[in-house]
Amino acid sequence: MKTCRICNSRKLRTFLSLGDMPLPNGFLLEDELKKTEAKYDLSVSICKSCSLVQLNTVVPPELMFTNYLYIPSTSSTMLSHFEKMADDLIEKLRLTHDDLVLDIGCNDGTFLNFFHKRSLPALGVDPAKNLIPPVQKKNINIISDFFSKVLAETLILQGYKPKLITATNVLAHIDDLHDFCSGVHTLLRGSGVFVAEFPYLVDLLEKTQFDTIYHEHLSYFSLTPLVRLFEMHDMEIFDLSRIPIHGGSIRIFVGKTGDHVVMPSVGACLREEENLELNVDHIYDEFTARVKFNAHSLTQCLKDLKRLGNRIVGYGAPAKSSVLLNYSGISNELIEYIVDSIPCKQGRYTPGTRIPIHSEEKLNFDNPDYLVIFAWNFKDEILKKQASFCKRGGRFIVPSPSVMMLP
Ligand code: DWN
Repeated sequence: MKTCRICNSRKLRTFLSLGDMPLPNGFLLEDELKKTEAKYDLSVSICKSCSLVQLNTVVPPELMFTNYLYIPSTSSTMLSHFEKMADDLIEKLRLTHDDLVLDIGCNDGTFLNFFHKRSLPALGVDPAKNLIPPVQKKNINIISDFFSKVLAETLILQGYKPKLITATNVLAHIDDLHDFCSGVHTLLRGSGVFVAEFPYLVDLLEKTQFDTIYHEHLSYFSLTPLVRLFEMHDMEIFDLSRIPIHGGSIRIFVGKTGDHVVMPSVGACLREEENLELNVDHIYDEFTARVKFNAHSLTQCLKDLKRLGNRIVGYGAPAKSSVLLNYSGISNELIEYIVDSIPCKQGRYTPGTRIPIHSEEKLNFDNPDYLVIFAWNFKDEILKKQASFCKRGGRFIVPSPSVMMLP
């Protein structure tokens, strides 16, 4: 990327390079271990004109999203989050059984299903071919494609007029944000609303969540550049809320300019970002210094434990663990294996570091000394689920926001 994907400025300042990395969800099958993995530059810049934080290298989306191993539905935290979000949106937007809900990046239909079960018409859009069956099994219609302005125009011609368009953990994955917003504007006939939810830059910086920086996430949003983006497409953010999911996210409500009263939450968030000076270089240089310190601390901690004869296992193989392991140089010499609840990750190996992944049930027959919780955003759920591990004398290591041991 030589120019900013929102304002097209060439004033991009790189503040962090995590090196050449394999794709974050590029979990390997046994017979792929012999192959050389493709690696891509993973470095991040801030646009000095509009403050958008963005990756310098864009990996073609077809390589990442047409066969997608990640599903949210194995986490009870995610299921509760999506159910409450659906109920909150139905109430806030006074949705009725005639109002179509369109979910962009619907994954396995988990979120849409909560509308479907409440008898609202639901339509999903997702490019992952392997996710078509789980959506159809929920009797939800899916358009197996990337969302675009062309697709939006086709949907309008076919008579679809969604009252609510959602995109949870999608906007950060979009390279052509202008085509995406143009498509949303096309679909927002009447007083429809677009609700997007994604990790928030302020949380990423404050909690040093550098492992969430990976090739699927092309942008790391604060509100300031987003206000400008939607204004460029005759839309406005009229409400928002900060939420704890995924380590700290922000949920924005977008409508056609003038269709909705702009709530005080928007101005308050913009003022807070101004006070935080999110466009000042030292904020990012200090973040980079913390990244290096935290990564080194984790590696040193694991090496010390290993030297003392301890057995260390990983808990959760999220996309972010691919960055943490590869950047920190943590291989299968330190981490014996990782357990993960997503069936299609089990039996595979982590990208770059090639640590074997097993189902969580393996822990019923094995008793390592330490579990490193790579899915730290679900720490509470995991600690509760594995309380027996503690009773057996085991300890947890949580790598974010900084290395800590529990209990
Ligand atoms: O933006 C994205 C986020 C929302 O989801 C996508 N680009 C990719 C994906 O990122 P991630 O893989 O880092 O997401 P999670 O939801 O933090 O991944 C959690 C991982 O931990 C999953 O592989 C499932 C696993 N897990 C587990 O093994 N046992 C999770 C829980 C709660 C558990 O109890």
